[in-house]
Amino acid sequence: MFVPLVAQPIRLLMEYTGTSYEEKLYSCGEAPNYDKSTWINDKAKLEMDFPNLPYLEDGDRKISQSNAIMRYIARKHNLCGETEDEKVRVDILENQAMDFRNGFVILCYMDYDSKKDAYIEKLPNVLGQFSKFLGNRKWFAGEKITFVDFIMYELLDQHRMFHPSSLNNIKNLTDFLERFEALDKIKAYMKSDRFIKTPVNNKMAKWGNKKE
Ligand SMILES: N[C@@H](CCC(=O)N[C@@H](CS)C(=O)NCC(=O)O)C(=O)O
Repeated sequence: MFVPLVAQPIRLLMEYTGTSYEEKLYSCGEAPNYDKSTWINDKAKLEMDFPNLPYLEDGDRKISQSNAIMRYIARKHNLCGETEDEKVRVDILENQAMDFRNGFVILCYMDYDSKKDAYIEKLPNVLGQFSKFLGNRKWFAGEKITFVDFIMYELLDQHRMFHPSSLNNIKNLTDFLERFEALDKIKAYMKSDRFIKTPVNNKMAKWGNKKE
């Protein structure tokens, strides 16, 4: 349940900022019931306002909602944008990326067989909008990396795995992926045994549910 698609940007941001963390992974049972009791038992006991996965415990502080967790870590390291323009770009992309993520999640978990072709058909336009937004900037907000780059890396990487040709002709996005993977801390993390590339989704998903 605590799967890369939504938790991966948090892991990447923690690694990049040198934040030490201990990861608690919940796994659900096999088909057809996909028993979630390990999480459900904890969920009630966590005493969180909105218990969900992922969540972050930092001392007495408990935070759910992946973007709240991202912002919490990013604020400590000044990775939320500095100028007003950068901050606005971060806010736009944080939300646009969530829309993109939710559409992909619905496809992977619910509508895969009936909607896959239509989703792929629309991808050039969707990715084209992100490409245009990035333009010739180094990172999505501007010259300095921000937390939304970690989110976009993950989403673009998922789409590269889902439909490899989708990014072929979008040079600024493929350059962005390469630039991100070349960051020292990220490179080291990706080589380490802590790195979880797959499965992307939980066991009940129609795509990305297998360890490759
Ligand atoms: N908007 C939430 C979505 C979280 C979410 O959908 N979590 C899924 C796993 S990716 C889950 O299984 N949550 C546990 C639950 O609903 O009890 C976020 O960004 O953190």
